[in-house]
Amino acid sequence: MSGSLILLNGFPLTRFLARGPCFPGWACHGLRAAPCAFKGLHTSRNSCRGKVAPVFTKALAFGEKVAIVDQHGEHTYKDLYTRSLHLSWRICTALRNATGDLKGERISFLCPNDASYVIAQWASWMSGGIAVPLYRKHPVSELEYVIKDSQSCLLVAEEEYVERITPTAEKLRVPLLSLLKSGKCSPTTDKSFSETGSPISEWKDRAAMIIYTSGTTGRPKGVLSTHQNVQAVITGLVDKWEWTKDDIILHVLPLHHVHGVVNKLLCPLWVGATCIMLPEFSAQTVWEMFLSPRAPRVNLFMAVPTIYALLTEYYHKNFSQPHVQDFIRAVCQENIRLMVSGSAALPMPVLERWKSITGHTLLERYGMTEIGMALSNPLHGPRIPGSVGTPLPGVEVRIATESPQRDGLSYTVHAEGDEFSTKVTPGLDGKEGELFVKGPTVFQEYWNRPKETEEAFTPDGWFKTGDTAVYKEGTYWIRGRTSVDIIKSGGYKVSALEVERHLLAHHSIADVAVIAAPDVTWGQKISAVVKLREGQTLSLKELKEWARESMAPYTIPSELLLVEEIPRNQMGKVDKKQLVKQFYST
Ligand code: MLC
Ligand code: AMP
Repeated sequence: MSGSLILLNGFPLTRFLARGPCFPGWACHGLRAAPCAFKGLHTSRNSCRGKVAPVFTKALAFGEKVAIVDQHGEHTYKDLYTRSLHLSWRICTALRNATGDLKGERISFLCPNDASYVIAQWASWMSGGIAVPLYRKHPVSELEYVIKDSQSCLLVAEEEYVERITPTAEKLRVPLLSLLKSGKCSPTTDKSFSETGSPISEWKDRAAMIIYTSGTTGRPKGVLSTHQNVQAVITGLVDKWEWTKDDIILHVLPLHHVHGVVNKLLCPLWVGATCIMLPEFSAQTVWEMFLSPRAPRVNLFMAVPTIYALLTEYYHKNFSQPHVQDFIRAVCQENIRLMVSGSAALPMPVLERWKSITGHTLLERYGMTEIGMALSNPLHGPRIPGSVGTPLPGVEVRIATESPQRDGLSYTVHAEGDEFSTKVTPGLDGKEGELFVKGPTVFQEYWNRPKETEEAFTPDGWFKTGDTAVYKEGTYWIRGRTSVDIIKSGGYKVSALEVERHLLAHHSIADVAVIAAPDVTWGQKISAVVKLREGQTLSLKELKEWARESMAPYTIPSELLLVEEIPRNQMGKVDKKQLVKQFYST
């Protein structure tokens, strides 16, 4: 059993709600917040009709209940609230902001997967800032890009990362605040801190966070979501998947994407549940956590399909005895109430193997950084393998195709639906098209990119996802990306063009085309078809080592195919579908 697991054990499940103190001057969010903004959703088209308030405003009401368990120990809701409040005071002090409201200034933060992340996020919100999470596995150049592009006015780094990020902070002239490891306490009795007031009472139209995502053009774009957007996603999932304060979720995902941030962290914190955060995914530790007889007993799990494939691989290598397999199935059946898969298509073999190992039919759902979560199979009732279910509360979807007209574009709608029903255009039953989404979960804008924002929507306000979908047999199915230049690998969205841009900087590479190699574990693997400069050689190992300096690990090609020439048409374009067929058709 791993060291981190020992630290995680022995957590008293029976801790109870207690009301914490109110700091003079500060709005006492936990006590003032609407008791349940998601009530009444079942009959509402708009899942955000209740008062909009960030998750931290509920924390004091959950008081002494354990919110986070991480490698440093347990953290109650009250702890997190108090420490976030202190950090928000430090933020405002560092920025010489006497009002306590940064009015949407961006705060970038670099934290491990533990309570420090929550503190940095909540503190950004408490001080009226926009949270911009950075990812610790990104190379410095990528971190610098995000800090610069988001025009962050302040950087918060957990002490482990301070040394690494200091040169960037100095270069960009952005003040840097160091955050203690999540196990260490920060002072909470400072007079000026406790007397600083938070003037923020209206959250609905305030921006909450910027998450970076890759597209088919240019560098990664910052997706700006408001507090209303975030809350609409949370309340939709809480409602449909029946989250309660008794839930205990095991968190293993990165925290710079919505799956890890919203579905696995903010949902439990919204309802007063407990989130056990592993520093990173490890198949061994996940199995130990599932099977450990001691509390806390995980009853919810969510992951990308790759993680289920890796857990399955580990199971087959390590649990071959029939009585162990019976035990695993029985424990998973008894303890776990829901297992969800999303962020990429769930391959049928992964679904089937997981069902035979654990007895659980994975609930597949569909989402995207720009729209939060949109479609979900039901918690109760049949989950249709290969489908992504129907719209979540408040979400409206359309399947449509563009029809060029003399005076511009128009769209032929094949199907249109919401949580309650879907209407199909007669004659277009089962016809594929692009999936469009509308509703309160849809983001506000790409940060500082008005043109890209405008182009991402139809004239009548539908967000164009770039995913091909079809509605049939009463449910929605995702057929893949419209563009070959968007690759989903391990649940990460990767722009082939961005990878090509990086690889072209390699002195041995004359030309490159990045394609997606189908793979049952990774969904797609990133494959680089490369023409070398004359007299040069290059191995995959050398390429990977070189790339580590400047590329996020999950964007580095895992296959290298050397060719004499990359076939291009007269326009200079590569037929990537053809290349995939040439190299990967079975
Ligand atoms: C890693 N490896 C890969 C790879 N990533 N091989 C092929 N393709 C990839 N993409 C290899 C490494 O080279 C290494 O091999 C081995 O796997 C372990 O590498 P690692 O870096 O330690 O990987 P690991 O940490 O285990 O990462 C795997 C993972 C990770 C699945 C945990 O990819 C992950 O966290 N994915 C989740 C992404 C996510 O959260 N997406 C949500 C986006 S939001 P070797 O040979 O060197 O050992 C979104 C919206 C929505 O999509 O709907 O949710
Ligand atoms: P991201 O931009 O990283 O948020 O990734 C969003 C993309 O992931 C979507 O546009 C889809 O292409 C893909 N995706 C998410 N969930 C699913 C799913 N269940 N099935 C297929 N694709 C999915």
